[in-house]
Amino acid sequence: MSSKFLTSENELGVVAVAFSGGQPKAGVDGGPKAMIEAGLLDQLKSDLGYTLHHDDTIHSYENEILAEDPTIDNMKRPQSCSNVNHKLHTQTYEHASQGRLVLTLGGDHSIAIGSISGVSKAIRERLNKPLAVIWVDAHADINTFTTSPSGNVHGMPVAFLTGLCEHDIFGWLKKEDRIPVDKLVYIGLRDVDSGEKKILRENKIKAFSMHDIDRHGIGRVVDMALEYIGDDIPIHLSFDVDACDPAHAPSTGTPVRGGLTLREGDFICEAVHQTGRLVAMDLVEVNPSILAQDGGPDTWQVAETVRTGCSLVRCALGESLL
Ligand code: Z70
Ligand code: MN
Ligand code: MN
Ligand code: MN
Repeated sequence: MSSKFLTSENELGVVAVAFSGGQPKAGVDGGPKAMIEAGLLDQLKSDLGYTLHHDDTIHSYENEILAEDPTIDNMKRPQSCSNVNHKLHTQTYEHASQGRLVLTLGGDHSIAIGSISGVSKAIRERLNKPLAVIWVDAHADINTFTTSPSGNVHGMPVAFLTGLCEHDIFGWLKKEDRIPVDKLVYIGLRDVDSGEKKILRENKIKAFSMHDIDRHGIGRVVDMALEYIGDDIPIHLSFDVDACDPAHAPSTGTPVRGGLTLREGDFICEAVHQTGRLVAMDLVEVNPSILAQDGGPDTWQVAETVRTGCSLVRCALGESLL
């Protein structure tokens, strides 16, 4: 089974979002270019047989980072993050409305506010169904602007997307385009702020941490995640490359030891592909400017991270099917 029922056959919309404003480290806007230059889109076309809908441009959103964008209610660069996400929302909406599978390459994880809400709107209009989200990450990214210890918007997208917090600055994000809290599942968590833990508990949000993966194995965890979502529900896979262990993805803003092996990451993507219900994927937080952590050789670390990102995308799009 592949994504043939909820999306048109092999039609892929690609959105490359060079944006770093949701967090403080320079260079994460270089993620899409690095993955595309490594051959990702050519592989999706030639090896996996997708028809790509992409303008062959990696749009830089760095110039959308306003010179004057003061912190509001503890959110850093709020207007820049909102503007970029609103544009992105329109783009993923247009692709998904046409029945295309949507691939969004980031960029920091704040861009999930736009990518997921755009897909959610299209899925509701086209199929009259809610959108499930599988959020694969070391972090929960569910801080509200009140609980966030950093003020970085890439730590808040899930709170806005679920409506656990609202703010006028994201006023374009309509209630009906949100995702239901009971169709959200996390995999890979290991660095969750105390305020976020409280939010997860109080809202009974389904989360599989690295501890759960150690206990049950990745196969069982993915089965449980998919069972929880239920049949017939379209899935948006939002994959932060820092879910993977720094051995495989060192060039990312916030590496956390004890993460997914390359195979565990690829397995999640393969299993989601096999459901035939994947309608969109984000691959975010590849930062080719982050070099030489732990004194390792620079170019190897960047290349390894890019290779991991490309592998995850190919697996989600069906590479491993025999
Ligand atoms: C922290 C915060 C985060 C990614 C760091 C970190 C969030 N919970 N996400 N790196 N990808 O600032 O809210
Ligand atoms: Mn583009
Ligand atoms: Mn993240
Ligand atoms: Mn993360």
